[in-house]
Amino acid sequence: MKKLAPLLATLVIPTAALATNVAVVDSGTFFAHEKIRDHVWTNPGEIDGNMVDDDHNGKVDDIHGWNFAENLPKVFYPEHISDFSDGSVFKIFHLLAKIQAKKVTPEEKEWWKEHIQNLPKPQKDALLGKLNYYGQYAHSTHVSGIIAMGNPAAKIMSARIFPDTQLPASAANTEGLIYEALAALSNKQFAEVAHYLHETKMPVANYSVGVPMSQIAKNAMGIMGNKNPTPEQIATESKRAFEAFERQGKQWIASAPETLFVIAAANDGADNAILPVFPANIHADNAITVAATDGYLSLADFSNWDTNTVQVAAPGVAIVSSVPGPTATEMVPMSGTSMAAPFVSMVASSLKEANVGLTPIEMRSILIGTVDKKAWLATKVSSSGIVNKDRAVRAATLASTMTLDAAIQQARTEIADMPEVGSSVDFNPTETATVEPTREMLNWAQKLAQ
Ligand SMILES: [Ca+2]
Ligand SMILES: [Ca+2]
Repeated sequence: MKKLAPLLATLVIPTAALATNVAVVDSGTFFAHEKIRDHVWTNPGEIDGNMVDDDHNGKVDDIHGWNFAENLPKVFYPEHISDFSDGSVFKIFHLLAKIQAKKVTPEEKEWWKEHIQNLPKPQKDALLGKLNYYGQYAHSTHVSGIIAMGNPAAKIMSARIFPDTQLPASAANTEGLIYEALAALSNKQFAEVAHYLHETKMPVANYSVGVPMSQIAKNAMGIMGNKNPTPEQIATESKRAFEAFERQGKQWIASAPETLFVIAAANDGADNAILPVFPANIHADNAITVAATDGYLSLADFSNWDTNTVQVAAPGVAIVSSVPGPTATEMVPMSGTSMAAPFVSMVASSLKEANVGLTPIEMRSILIGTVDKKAWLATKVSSSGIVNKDRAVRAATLASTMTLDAAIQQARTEIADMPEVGSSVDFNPTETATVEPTREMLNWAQKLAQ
């Protein structure tokens, strides 16, 4: 009987290990991390490191994705990890997450005051610069970890769209760098990414990135001499700016019809109907936009919303996931719609695993049709609900033997809503909220996770 064991194992594994590919369009994923290393998409037509474009797609050695910002196969720069090896960044991220989850202790509040809030301005600026920089550096790895940990069959492709930058001297510099990088995200580059998604037949692509049109509008009005525009002027100009982006955005999303685009709603705590965000505000049959919730209790303070262009919500407060670090095992909590979108990408990839025949439009219908409906989301997202993984996967399975509508209805009767609890994080569960975070602390925390 002993001899049969390995054979049984090989018989069992293939049925459970159907790979589902997800593209993470972001700042470049650290594939060596222990939570991600077994979840790396590999281009089947490419031989690594031979300096030859084996699959003739115009990209030499695009083995695990592509760096679209610099036109290189290298999607991640591990040489910068040593800038963060002292661990201070990780400690501060943990504290920021506790602040956002409203689980910070009086002692921690004191520590924050002493070590951060009361720092002289140049040192505070330098520290915030480092944190902002790390937030961007780690972003794609954090997003990828959410997908890899949530769906054991997921394989991640990294499409890097931000260029490599040096550690900046101050927070103001990082903001400048981030906006420069966002402004450089031309539709041409987005179109190249979409072409690659189509070529590689990616069923799901995660976009935890966005350009707030209000920023572009304010810059444009500033150049035109209007340094203090009214909110109405900003809204009007933002909509005008969005129209130009929208035409091209619809084109590149339509150019990858086999891909479901999962897009973060953005983190301004604002209504996207008034101040549009790109690409979150693009309407397409194969795109879905995601707001963030604090667990299953409320819309996150920072989350954008819009019952027209934001379809679903997902947990996005204090989400613990993988980040680059010296031991390739570091985990850090981050908050943002950037963390809510990959939850939905993870569920979408699980739908594909349950029923490989589903189209992006069908996946989108299932995600929307199987949400946990919440009264407090009725004026925030079009489905009024939070994506429910088990119910969505059940509907995907049922859809192979019945109509999509019937499958969704049956899954709704079979699978209960998730328990109504707040952000479930690993922090000491006996600690309760005794200190209200200041607005300034929240602003920093939000910026870090954008
Ligand atoms: Ca190639
Ligand atoms: Ca090659």
